[in-house]
Amino acid sequence: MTLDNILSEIKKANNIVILTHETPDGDAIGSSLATLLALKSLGKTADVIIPEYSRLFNFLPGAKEIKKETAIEKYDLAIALDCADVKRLENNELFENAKFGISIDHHGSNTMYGDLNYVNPVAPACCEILIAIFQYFQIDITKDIGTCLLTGIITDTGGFRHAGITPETFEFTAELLRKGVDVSDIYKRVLRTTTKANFELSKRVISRMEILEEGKVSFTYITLKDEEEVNAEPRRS
Ligand SMILES: [Mn+2]
Repeated sequence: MTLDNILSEIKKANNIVILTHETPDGDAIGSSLATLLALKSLGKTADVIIPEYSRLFNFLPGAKEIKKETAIEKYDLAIALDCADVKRLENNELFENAKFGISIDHHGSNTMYGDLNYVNPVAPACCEILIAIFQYFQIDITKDIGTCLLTGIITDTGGFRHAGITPETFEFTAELLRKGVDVSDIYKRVLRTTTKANFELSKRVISRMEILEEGKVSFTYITLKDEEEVNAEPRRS
């Protein structure tokens, strides 16, 4: 089965690179770091290449190991996480050049660009797919790995609000609480914290809002110039 093949590719590889989509969000970064930590527990190491991301995610275990670039041109194995299309993959030449490429994702639009693809469009976050994979590989989901995984789940579900949440999402969250993962701290950091630049942008958005048709329609706008003026970080998609 695909997961057995993925594990044998991981075991075979002498060097591994972990990649994710551009303008990475909590699921992208959480998936990448959870995979890094999981690979370490298998006695492997990997390079996580993310050129730019919001500093909101610096609290994540393993974040200090994120690299902006790499000198290696051809990895034995590239793992792409949370990315539906190779064109949206940051540093996608590393994926194309790698001897073997694996895509693990939860977007129904995934183009199956890997040599192996493990895509589950029903999962609310890539991190939720990783839980099943790590369990299959008999990797101990530590507090650190759990913190990364839960960050992805919380951000992609808008804090357990969006459709697609499964009973397993809550069962897994309960299990992580027992392991000491600070769910409320993650929630606060990734959903209730904003940067000064984003706060400035929100002020502009609200001040320009117009309400028409007796409250049935409202609109507002923001420009690239606004983003530059407030020195905004890369957008979180
Ligand atoms: Mn995602």
